[in-house]
Amino acid sequence: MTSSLISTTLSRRGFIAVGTGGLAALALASCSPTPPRYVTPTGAPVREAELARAGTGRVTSVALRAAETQLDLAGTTAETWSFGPVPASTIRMTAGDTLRATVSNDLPADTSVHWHGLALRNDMDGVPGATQAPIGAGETFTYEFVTAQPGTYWFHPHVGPQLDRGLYGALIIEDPNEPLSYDDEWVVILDDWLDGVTATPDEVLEELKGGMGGMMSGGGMGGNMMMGARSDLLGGDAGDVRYPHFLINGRPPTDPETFASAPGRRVRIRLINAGSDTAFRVALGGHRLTVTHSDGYPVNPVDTDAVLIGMGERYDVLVTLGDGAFPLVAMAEGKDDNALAIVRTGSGEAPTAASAVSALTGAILTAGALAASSEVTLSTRAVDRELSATLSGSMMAYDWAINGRRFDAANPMAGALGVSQGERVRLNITNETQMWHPFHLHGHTYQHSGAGPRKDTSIVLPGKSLSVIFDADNPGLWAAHCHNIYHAESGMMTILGYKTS
Ligand SMILES: [Cu+2]
Repeated sequence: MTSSLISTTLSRRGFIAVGTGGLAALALASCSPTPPRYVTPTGAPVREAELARAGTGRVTSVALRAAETQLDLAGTTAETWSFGPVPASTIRMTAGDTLRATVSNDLPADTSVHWHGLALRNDMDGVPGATQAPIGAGETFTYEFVTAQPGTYWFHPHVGPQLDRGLYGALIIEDPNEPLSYDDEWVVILDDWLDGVTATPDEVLEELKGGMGGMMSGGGMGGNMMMGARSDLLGGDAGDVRYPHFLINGRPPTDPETFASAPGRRVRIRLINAGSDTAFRVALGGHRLTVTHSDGYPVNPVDTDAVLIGMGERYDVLVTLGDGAFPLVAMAEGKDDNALAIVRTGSGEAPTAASAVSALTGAILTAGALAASSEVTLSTRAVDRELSATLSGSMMAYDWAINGRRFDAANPMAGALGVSQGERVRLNITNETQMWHPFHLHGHTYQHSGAGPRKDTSIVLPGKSLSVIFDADNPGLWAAHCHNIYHAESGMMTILGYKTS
């Protein structure tokens, strides 16, 4: 069983043996000259940052049991791994409350849970080898942290390509002073699915690591590698992997979920892309969407026909419903297939995935069209530190990297991006590859330069750069990586580390 790149070398025993100062010591031992020391996940600065979060003291307790299961995809049975249903039951709480999630691992492999998008205490971030030891088979681990910021978040493992199984769910942090008014609220999780149908994610990763060059010289078409997925919106190559199914809330278009409501009602839809290699273009037939949040943070509202959402991204939209039955379509960008749900407020034949949705070819919103709302716009301040993350690699060699370095499990802090607590940081993400990448930074919600939106995951198009700004206010060791899980597991990952003074 393939384990995470980090955890393969830092075994549970090894992690415990090097102790809480382990990674810093490791970095010192293996780098030269004079490498920086970093705040450790269990260090005093992490504890102090957690104490500074204004908690209500209320605790939401959940139990997550990761286990082998079967998913029924409209008659096709997929053997997979999940936390019960796919997606997992939504975790819902109020900002300021503490989440206490006990994860029991009944899988035949190590696992972990990462709370995507949250600025939480570093030792609860769920990245084996960086922030914790992996949760071994048969073991349990309790995550406990204050949820400071309201918004639409989600959770998934950070071990190997487990993201591409059924181990995911939504984490909704309600705002105790919610400024929006709406009648209904729906969580819509998009996913590309192959596990237990055409291959396991581990098999796909092995196939992809051979590279397209290897596949060609080997003389056979890899069954799971996809060529010719093209999207102008994504600047060309749309993805690497062929998926037999595209799902909304765990269901294929032939057995879609139906959201029942009534004409004139105003609905908040929380869109989450839990896919591993697929961006989706989302529209609701016959309706315009008003985008209100990007990655959990409010934006100045923008009306659009459709939104483009990369892996790991979230958008909240408001929509006022018409009368009838409407297709909520998530087009798999560049892959000539769709995910589907039905919105029903009246009579009429249920639309199918083939239903024409003109909105899909109308105005399509991307993050560049958004601006953070004033209450979450970063203060005006000089930048103290400028960092670069240059993305390189190719599908041919499958040698994805950041700053010329493929992430090395044996030496996770090599090439780390260093910051000091309290700094205003500019991070310049430059994509030197011929493919788009959804870049994700853990533990922070940066702002796109030029008064753009607050985000934690951003599409960076081929040949383009994206500059983002954040305040280094959450000490620890934070993964920064492509959210195409196959790219991340092939080396497109690094660590943002807070230096000790
Ligand atoms: Cu990538």
